[in-house]
Amino acid sequence: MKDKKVIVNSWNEWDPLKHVIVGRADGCCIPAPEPALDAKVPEDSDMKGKHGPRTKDTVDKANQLLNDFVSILEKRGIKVDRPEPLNFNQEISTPDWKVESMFGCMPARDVILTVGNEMLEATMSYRCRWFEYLNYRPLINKYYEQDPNMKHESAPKPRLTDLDYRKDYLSDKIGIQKRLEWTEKKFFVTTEEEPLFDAADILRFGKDLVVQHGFTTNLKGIDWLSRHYKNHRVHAVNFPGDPYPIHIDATFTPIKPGLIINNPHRRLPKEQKKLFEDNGWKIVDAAQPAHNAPPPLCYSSVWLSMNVLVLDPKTVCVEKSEVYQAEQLDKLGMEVIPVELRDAYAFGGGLHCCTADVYREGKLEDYFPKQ
Ligand code: DAV
Repeated sequence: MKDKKVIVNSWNEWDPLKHVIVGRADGCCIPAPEPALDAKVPEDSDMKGKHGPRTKDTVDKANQLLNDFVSILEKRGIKVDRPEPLNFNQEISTPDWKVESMFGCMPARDVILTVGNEMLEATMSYRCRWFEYLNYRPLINKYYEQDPNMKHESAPKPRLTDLDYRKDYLSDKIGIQKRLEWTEKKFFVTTEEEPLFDAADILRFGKDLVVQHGFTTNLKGIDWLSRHYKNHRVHAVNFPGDPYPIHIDATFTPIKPGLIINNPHRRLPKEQKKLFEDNGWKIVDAAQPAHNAPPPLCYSSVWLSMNVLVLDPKTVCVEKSEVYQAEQLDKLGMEVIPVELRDAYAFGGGLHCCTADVYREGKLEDYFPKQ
C-alpha cells in the first residue's frame, strides 16, 4: 500500500503511473515574435506572422480531447490534477524586456521536472513562458502542504536579455541545410550567457538523467542540473538531423528498462550510444509517423508520433491516428491504449508533453552500472 503522505515520487519514465498532471488548452495564445521562439517556428510554417489568442473552437476541441484523456487515465485508477490557467493574453515584463502575451498551460512536461520527491520549475528560455510555472503553483503548493518530504525547487530565473540569443538565427531565410549544419555543430539559438533549460529536455532513468543540448537547453543549464542533482549522473546528448531541436520527447523515448525508440532522422551519435550499449539497452528506430505534416498552427513536427506516455512497463498511450507507432509498440510487446489528441497538438505537443509526473511507483535504481 502506498503511504498516503507520500504525494510526490517519480524516478523514471516507465514505472507504474499513479498520479499525474494533465495540462489545459484554455486561453492559449500564439505568442508574438521573440528571438528564441522565432528560431523554432519552422520556416514554412503557417504560424509565421500570426499571433494572439487561438480561436474558441480550437480551444474547445483541444480541451475536449484533454478531458477525454483524463477520463481514460482515471478509469485506470490514475489520479489526475489540472493546472489553473492564467490570463495569457496580457503583456508581461521584467526590468529587461516586455512581450505582448504569454503562451498557455497545455504542455506541463516542459515546465515541471519531477525527480524523486522533488518538483523543479525549469528556467525556460522563451520570454513568453517566463511566468508559466505560476499555472502549476496551486498544485505544487498543495503537494507541498500534504507531503512533508516533498521538495519544491525553482531554478534561477534567467534574465533573457538579447545576449541569450544568437543573432544568426534572427532570419527566417536560413534554410534547412544551414540549420542542419549549425545544429550538428551544436551552434544553437541560445548562447551560454546564463543557465537555461526546459524540463522536457530531460529524461529520467533512475540514477541517470539524460539531457538534450539544443535550442531550449544550453550547456550552462546542463551544468546547473548536474550541480543540483548531486546524487545523479547527468549526461548531455544531442541529435544531429533535427533542424529545430527543442525537447527530447519526440526524438528519444524510453519505453521500459532496456528499450528506447529513437527518431530515425535524429539518431543519437555513435559515441553517445556507448552508455546505453555498455549496459545492455537497445535503441531501435521509431516507426514512421502516420502524417506528412503537423496539424494547422502547430510548433511541433510530425514526430509527436513518438511522444507517447508510458503507464507502466507493459502499457503505453499512443495517439490514436499514429497507427505505425502503435503497431511497432504492440510488436515490441506493449499493450497500446489509443488516445485521440492530434487536434490538441498545436497547444504545445502530444501525450508526453501535456503531462507531468506526480507519482510513479518504484524507487531510485541504477540502470547503467557500467560507466
Ligand atoms: O519534433 O517538433 C516537439 C517536442 C515537443 N515537446 C518536435 C519536437
